[in-house]
Amino acid sequence: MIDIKKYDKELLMDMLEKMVLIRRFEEKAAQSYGLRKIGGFLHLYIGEEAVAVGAIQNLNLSKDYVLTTYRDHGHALACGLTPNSLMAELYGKITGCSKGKGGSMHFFDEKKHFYGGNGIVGAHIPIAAGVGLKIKYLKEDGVVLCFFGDGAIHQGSFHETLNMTKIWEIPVIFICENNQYGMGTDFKRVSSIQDFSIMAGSYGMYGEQVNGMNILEVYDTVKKSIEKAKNGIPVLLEAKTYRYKGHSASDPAKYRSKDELEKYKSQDPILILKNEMIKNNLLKEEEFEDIDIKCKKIAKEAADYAEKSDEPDLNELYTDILI
Ligand SMILES: Cc1ncc(C[n+]2csc(CCOP(=O)(O)OP(=O)(O)O)c2C)c(N)n1
Repeated sequence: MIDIKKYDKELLMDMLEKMVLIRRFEEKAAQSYGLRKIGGFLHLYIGEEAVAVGAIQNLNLSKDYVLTTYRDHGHALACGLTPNSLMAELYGKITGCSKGKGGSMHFFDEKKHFYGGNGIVGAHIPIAAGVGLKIKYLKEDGVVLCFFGDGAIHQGSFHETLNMTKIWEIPVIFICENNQYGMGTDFKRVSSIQDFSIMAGSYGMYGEQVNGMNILEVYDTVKKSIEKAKNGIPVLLEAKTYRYKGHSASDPAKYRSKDELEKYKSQDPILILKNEMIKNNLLKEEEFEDIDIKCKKIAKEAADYAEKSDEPDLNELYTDILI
């Protein structure tokens, strides 16, 4: 167990609050989706919050970059995109971070160095290497965090990218968020190995498996990995985590047992950090309640903002098109 006393209280409070915000934001989004106020797909990150928050907490987003999959709400919030602009995007409104044209799977913010949100499994992995190559070519000081699911590990683009990243010493940290399931398939049924981090060895990269439910473990491992990546050794991390909800909000997740779900909920990333902080007199139960109330309020206000915002004008169909 990591000694929590070595961290600043401010850092711990910040990470705790970010995880609670993601949880409450997504619960509100799920509610709106149930009321059919949000269309399309909605892939919830509930249960996996420690991975995005713990990893991104290490970044300086004026020079570092983040890319991720369609399960992108947590990463976007951790990068500082506003709950209002994200909820509006879910509602398909013009005030959304992608002008309401991207939806849940395509959050984006150039200024915050959050380059998506990508709906195609594995497609953003080479893009992350491209961003890393830009950093290297321009002799910048940044690093790229590239998040993806266990399903993307089996894509050719993943293997080609790792190979090239090592050859060209591109500063990327690949983070596989192994939430145990692809769309409805246990990853063990489709994966030749169960510890993905060892794949790093095939490409001469550094690899490590980390408990994705423990934010301090994620934080420390990514911090160490950033140093390696900046020194020309790209990194592949596998964060063992679990999604509490179905693949998307409309999936009842009948392919797994209730016992399994309960087992993982007992290792909830928010509870782990909260309990450890309380045990070490770094947090009081009432302080946690205050954080929770604040985050619920922010999520509700974001939904109100999204509801009041306008739909994109029809002319928007012809803008932001790259030919
Ligand atoms: C190239 C491609 N094939 C199939 C799909 C359909 N699809 C969307 S998500 C998904 C499962 C991916 O699972 P995983 O990478 O483990 O991520 P998770 O959803 O569990 O976070 C599939 C097959 C897709 N979007 N893109």
